[in-house]
Amino acid sequence: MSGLILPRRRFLGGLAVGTGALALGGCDAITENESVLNTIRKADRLTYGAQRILVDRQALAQEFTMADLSPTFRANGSTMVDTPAYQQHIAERFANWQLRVDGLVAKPQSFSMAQLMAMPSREQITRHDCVEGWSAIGQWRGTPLALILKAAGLSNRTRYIVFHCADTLDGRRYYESVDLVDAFHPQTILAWSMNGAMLPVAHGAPLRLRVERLLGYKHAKYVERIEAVTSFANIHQGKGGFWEDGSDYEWYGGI
Ligand SMILES: Nc1nc2c(c(=O)[nH]1)N[C@H]1C(S)=C(S)[C@@H](COP(=O)(O)O)O[C@H]1N2
Ligand SMILES: [Mo]
Repeated sequence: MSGLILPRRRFLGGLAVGTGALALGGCDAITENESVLNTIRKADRLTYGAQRILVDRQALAQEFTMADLSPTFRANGSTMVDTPAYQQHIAERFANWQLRVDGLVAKPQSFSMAQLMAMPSREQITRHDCVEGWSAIGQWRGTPLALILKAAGLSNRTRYIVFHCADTLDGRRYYESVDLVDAFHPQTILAWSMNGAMLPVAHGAPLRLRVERLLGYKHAKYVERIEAVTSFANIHQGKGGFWEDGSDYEWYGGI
């Protein structure tokens, strides 16, 4: 493990606490907080540049209000999954949909929609930016990816989280991947609700990724399997995502 990545999970955890303490505004509160002190001690060992990058990537995407919701939110790419199995899931209102979590995890497991929806959830109103030149503001609610990954127990060899989708576009399965900074970002959720209703089929029902610091194509729809990997070199064509493989889109896709 590289020096930057090894302390990352603890460092980012501490950072989140640090930001909260700063918001309180009192210096005493900051220096009395053991997590913040630990963060400062660890930060000492990172270069200024590395700290800048980590703090910047952990920052929240702008959140909006209900008054800002786009009157229409375009559905893009696949808007349906053309398999008998998916038609059956629609008929069953996704009661038997399973999210498989496997790869480099201590406890490979599957989650039903009921299980995911019973976990703590996060709601956020954010702007979706597609590289094709359109944006839309929508309200999303879903299960933080961090909770799902923690339940599965990531191996310390994990570098990337891969999202395998149920749909096929131009004869190829859609998939995407993100690194652990984006996977554990507080606004990274597996959304099952949009604009106060169950997630529509066209927008990726029953489960789609919201990874708000990244471009639209990273927000995998119809997610049926999450895989923890060290490298995505051997997955599909090896570039980490559908558009990365087929159209040379950039893997990171930061906004
Ligand atoms: N499974 C899957 N996920 C996908 C796509 C897709 O075709 N299939 N299209 C991507 C692109 S390019 C965009 S802009 C968004 C569109 O999301 P929306 O349909 O909710 O607007 O989904 C992304 N995720
Ligand atoms: Mo897009």
